[in-house]
Amino acid sequence: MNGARALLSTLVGAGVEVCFANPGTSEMHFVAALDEVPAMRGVLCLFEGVATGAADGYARVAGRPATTLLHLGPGLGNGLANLHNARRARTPVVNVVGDHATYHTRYDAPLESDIASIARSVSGWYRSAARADDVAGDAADAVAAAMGPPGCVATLVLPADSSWSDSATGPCPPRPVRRPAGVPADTVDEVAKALRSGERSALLLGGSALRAPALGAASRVCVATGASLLGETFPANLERGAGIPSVDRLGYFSEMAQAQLEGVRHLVLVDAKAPVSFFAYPGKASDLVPPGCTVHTLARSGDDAPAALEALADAVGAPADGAAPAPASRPQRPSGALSPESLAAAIGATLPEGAIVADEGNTAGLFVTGATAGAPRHDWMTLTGGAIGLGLPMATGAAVAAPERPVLCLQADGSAMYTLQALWTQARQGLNVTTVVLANRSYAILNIELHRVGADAGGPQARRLLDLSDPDLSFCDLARGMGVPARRAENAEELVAALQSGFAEPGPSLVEVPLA
Ligand SMILES: Cc1ncc(C[n+]2csc(CCOP(=O)(O)OP(=O)(O)O)c2C)c(N)n1
Ligand SMILES: [Mg+2]
Repeated sequence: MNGARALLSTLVGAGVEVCFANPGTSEMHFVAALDEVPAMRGVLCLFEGVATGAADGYARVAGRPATTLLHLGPGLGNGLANLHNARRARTPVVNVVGDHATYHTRYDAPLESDIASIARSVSGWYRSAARADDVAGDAADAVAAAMGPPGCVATLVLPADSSWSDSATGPCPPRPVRRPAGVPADTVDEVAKALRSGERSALLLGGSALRAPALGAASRVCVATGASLLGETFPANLERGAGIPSVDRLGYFSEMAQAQLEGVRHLVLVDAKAPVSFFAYPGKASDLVPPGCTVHTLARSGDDAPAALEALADAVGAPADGAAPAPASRPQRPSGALSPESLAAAIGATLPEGAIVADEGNTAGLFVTGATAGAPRHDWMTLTGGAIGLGLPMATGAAVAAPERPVLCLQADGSAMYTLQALWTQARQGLNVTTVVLANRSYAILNIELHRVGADAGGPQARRLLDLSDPDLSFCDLARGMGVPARRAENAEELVAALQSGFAEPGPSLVEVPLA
């Protein structure tokens, strides 16, 4: 068997069954082998940033990695921003990057580049499969590394001659799955003592602590001790809605986060980092831990955070049924003018049970989290690394992972334009994604940041660099041009109708929401 087939059959054996691909000449044997290993589903993406963002969205939902197929250094580089977001989300991703044949490298052909340097900034594991007979073992190692815990981006470079050589053996059986590390009883006791001190305390949850069982245990702790229940600003996949205890996510602006943390004397980190300001601002703090506050780490990333929270709940004497789930409640269906508020109400009124929300709504999406707090239970995925252009690809990957669930993509207009090609993949694959484009025709957040950083604001040149009109983008035309049915909502009633039909009908759809 050749290296490509050994690689694919090893990946499939380890549970990696989807490949988000944008191939080139050096990947032709991998492409050809897809028909010999039909359990691997190849999904063509028309830009590498779509492939990498889709792989991230897929694994956030499936809990196991997809693979990408990328073309040498430039293809990997094109996918880098969304690999950065995946790294921040601790998503398991297996990156397969095709390379020139090993003997061809020394000729310095045009596509030759330093793949290792490009990969390093995002990859927790990196290897070049320089020998065909090692490819299967390399692939098994890559999957195990990607799975962690914690998850990471594992980049396997596949030279063309390793791929086509018939000297490969395989498949290689999957490596044993590593379990999350248990948290020592001493750590639990120390945190329990701090929470019982009577001083103001807060739990800050992130990563694996944001799924329902962990949230239930954390809520028991908070109800029993009076501690606040906080969540990281940009979670990878937060479970929420009616019946699940809700967390108060730390605000993006440091003043908001500081207000939430004011007076806290004990901050307990549970698979979360100590809070810092997203950017530096002249004269403002970077470190958001309040003065006089002690930071306790209950669980680090890769630890068994849900079990640690259960143990903590027992240690503080919380009753087993002592959690405070969010009550069911939905806003009224809005009518009249479109605004961030009526948009939020429309989503809150229609979001179906089991929905997956890919949130890159940015400023205009601000009120949607509040309006959906009591909606039927759903998953909420965000822009973990701040590198925009994730929403549409992440929604695409999520819909591949869970074809039976409705996916809502809340997509701000400026960020949409980075990876709009994801719509074509949604159409080709018939994916159940309802995209709502928040068309404020602006890089609105940057207009805010311009003032916040103290830059002298307001000249016409500066304004034009943050403005998306002239010409106006027609997201309906763009979507239809890629095979996705689209309409423009002129008022809140039309938006509600578009959402209802988008959720009910199979396949993708898009609704453009003009916002002043
Ligand atoms: C990869 C990347 N490039 C550029 C930026 C800088 N940036 C942050 S927000 C933003 C504009 C966002 O505009 P939009 O998506 O329309 O959201 P809005 O601010 O209008 O709500 C830009 C360009 C970034 N965060 N990531
Ligand atoms: Mg915008």
